[in-house]
Amino acid sequence: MRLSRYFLPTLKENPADAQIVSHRYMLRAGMIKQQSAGIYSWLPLGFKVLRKIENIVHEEQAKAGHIAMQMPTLQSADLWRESGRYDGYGEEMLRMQDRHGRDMLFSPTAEELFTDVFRSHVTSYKDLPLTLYQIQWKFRDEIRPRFGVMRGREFYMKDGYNFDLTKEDALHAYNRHLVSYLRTYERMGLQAIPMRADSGPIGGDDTHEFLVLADTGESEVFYDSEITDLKFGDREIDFDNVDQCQAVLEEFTSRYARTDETHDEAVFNEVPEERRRVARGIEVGQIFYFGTKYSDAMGAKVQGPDGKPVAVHMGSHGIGVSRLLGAIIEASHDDKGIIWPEGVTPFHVGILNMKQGDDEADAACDALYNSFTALGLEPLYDDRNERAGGKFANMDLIGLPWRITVGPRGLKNGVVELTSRRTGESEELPPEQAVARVAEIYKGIA
Ligand code: 5CA
Repeated sequence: MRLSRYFLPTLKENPADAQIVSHRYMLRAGMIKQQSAGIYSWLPLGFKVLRKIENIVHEEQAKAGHIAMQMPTLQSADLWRESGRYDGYGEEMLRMQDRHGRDMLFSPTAEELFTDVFRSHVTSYKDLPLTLYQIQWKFRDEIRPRFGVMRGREFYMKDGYNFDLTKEDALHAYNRHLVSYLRTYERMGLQAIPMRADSGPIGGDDTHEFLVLADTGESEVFYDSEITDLKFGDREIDFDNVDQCQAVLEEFTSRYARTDETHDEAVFNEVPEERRRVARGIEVGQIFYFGTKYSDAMGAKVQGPDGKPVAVHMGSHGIGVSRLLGAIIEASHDDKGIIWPEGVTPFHVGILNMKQGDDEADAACDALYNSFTALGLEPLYDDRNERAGGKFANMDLIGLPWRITVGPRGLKNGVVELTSRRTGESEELPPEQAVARVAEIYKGIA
């Protein structure tokens, strides 16, 4: 993409109403625009990152054997009356009526819809296990929407639902989600720690939240510092292997790590004092096992091996897709702007022309641009007639992890400059080598 043809409405000044750094940078980098409290337009740059995050979620869900589909955002209240949640859900639910006076609502979550699809089409235990999921907009009329996309009213969520014959099978689905989520977050450059949590209006006893540690997080968390040494890395997992998934769950959840809702001071005090940490975290996902709560209420039964109907065991599993943009920026930025991890960056590399209009510099930039495009990488070429200082500040703000600076002086010696946004370190290289270096960095990522 050539910046002169893109739509990147950046702001020079810090927006007054943005209290945390991710909100400020998302507004300044032209990623989002607020339309009303907690409701945002996704401008091209923000939309691009949202799509990248979404793609990672889809890829990792597919590896775990989960099946994507799409539910409507507007639902009939009747389903929620069946589950018994219509009255209990309270003011967070946006309710409305259609022209016939029928009660409708904007989905805040979708246990009822998925249970309804399941009961309509699945009749035998032979069709289990089954995990269906969607990535879809949700609406919760939060009393205090704030921090930009972190606590929105309209937000984008991956929500998945497992249907299993037995409790053991459903707990395997729970473990499988935990493993798959660890991989998902690591691909986005995040460490998200599973912590024992409270299930709230979703229900059930078994639940873990995934938290990214950050001072601006809304949750208070308590954990054993050993947990931050754990990395999932690139280990091979067979998601059908019950023991393997169970072993990963045990590895990642056996140390003390809880949100304030489930915190137990006495148990925490058994952790050696030098390892006890009290911090803040951003909840980027949550997994639940709630047994037959919805299948009992809504009659989601299958014929079991003995021919008798049995209610299926279920759980639901969410990832805060739009919130993740905020979490990634909170975890990765400096005073000049965002620093995107390679896995989610909106463009792979920035090309900065120091002297637009200079034949040699323009030709060198065009050649770099074409080389990257031919390799399947997306460059963002700042080809505007702007002063170099403004171009540098802009590139730093939008946070592409790699930048190539092209100027007449370097070109005389046959080199361009390759700079890491994270470390600030630069290296002078012939253009072909710079391209090869960037291509190598993205091998297996882009
Ligand atoms: N049905 C279950 C699992 S699919 C569910 O709704 N879980 S949840 O309530 O925990 O939401 C899943 C994730 O959505 C949360 O972990 C959080 O990352 C994100 N989320 C929840 N509320 C908001 C909000 N107001 N703004 C942005 N993200 C949110």
